[in-house]
Amino acid sequence: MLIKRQPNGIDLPFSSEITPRAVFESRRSFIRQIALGSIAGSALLEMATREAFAASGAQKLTAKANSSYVVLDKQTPYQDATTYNNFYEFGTDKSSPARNAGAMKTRPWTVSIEGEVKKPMTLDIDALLKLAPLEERIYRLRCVEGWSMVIPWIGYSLSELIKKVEPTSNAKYVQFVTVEDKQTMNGLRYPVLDWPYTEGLRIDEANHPLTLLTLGMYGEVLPNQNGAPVRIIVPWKYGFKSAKSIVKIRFVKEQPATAWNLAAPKEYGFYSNVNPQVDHPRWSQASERRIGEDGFFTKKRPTLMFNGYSQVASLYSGMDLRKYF
Ligand SMILES: Nc1nc2c(c(=O)[nH]1)N[C@H]1C(S)=C(S)[C@@H](COP(=O)(O)O)O[C@H]1N2
Ligand SMILES: [Mo]
Repeated sequence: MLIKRQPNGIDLPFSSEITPRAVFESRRSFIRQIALGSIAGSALLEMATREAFAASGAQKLTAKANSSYVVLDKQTPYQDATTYNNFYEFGTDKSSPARNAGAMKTRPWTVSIEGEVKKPMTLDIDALLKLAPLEERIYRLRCVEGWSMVIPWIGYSLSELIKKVEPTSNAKYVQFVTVEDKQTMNGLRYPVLDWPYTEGLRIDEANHPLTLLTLGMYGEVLPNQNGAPVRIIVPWKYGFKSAKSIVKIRFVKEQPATAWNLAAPKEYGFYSNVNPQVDHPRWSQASERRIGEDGFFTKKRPTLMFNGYSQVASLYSGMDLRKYF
């Protein structure tokens, strides 16, 4: 996302500061090979991705396709979905997460569920993997910056988890708090956002069956740069609502603070539903570019209301979506 407070003039750390030794050593040998000209430059990014995958111990995840949640658009190539990312904790360039996120340790990992619930609990990733049957769902994800992807995610409706913790009648909103690991996340040094990255939904949005507690993509566990080991995908909202690498889910009475809304409240509203009729103050939201498919010179494709997920419209009946952007 375009940021106002650019971390200008500050050098990023050397990768050796933030990378486990084995990964660093193997990278050094790659670099030596590149210097010798034995590896083509175009293969570089692909290797960075595989390296990140190896470090996270990528494992296959089997899931049954849920045909009610499959868009017919062409799927984004895996290579694009895992090398063009927003994950500011690892740097603000699209290529930074693929390069840097491999250092993040995703096991052991727990998610604590707290606040206005009758049964607060702390679940580890194995418990989350077993909580409900895993489904594959092919969703569009539209970034507020004007690009989109089509990704086969693996997970189950967040409502399955919400049922288990039994929210009280005071639970009007849900806040997602993500990991803040100073050891591996070099981006945390820069005050681009108020860390940790937080997001939130109204309880009925969180309970909508489309809202996916996400543990994998493309038949495997999530790559680190895509938000391992667990994230949320809210496909009718701009991509920044889909918080990565979640460690805490809080049920609260009042609308919670969210990172992008705190950073620029006039630009990023709490709701942030995809809406081609409501422009960002600095650019139009009427159209988008599909990553891996549309070139920079291709005519952009029209953006759809609620990103095409018209089944959520009833959540907002009677609301002025220009005011509640
Ligand atoms: N923790 C965290 N979650 C995040 C972000 C981030 O910077 N940090 N970026 C968001 C934005 S702006 C987008 S568009 C999506 C991108 O998800 P992807 O890289 O898997 O396509 O992640 C969202 N989740
Ligand atoms: Mo985004």
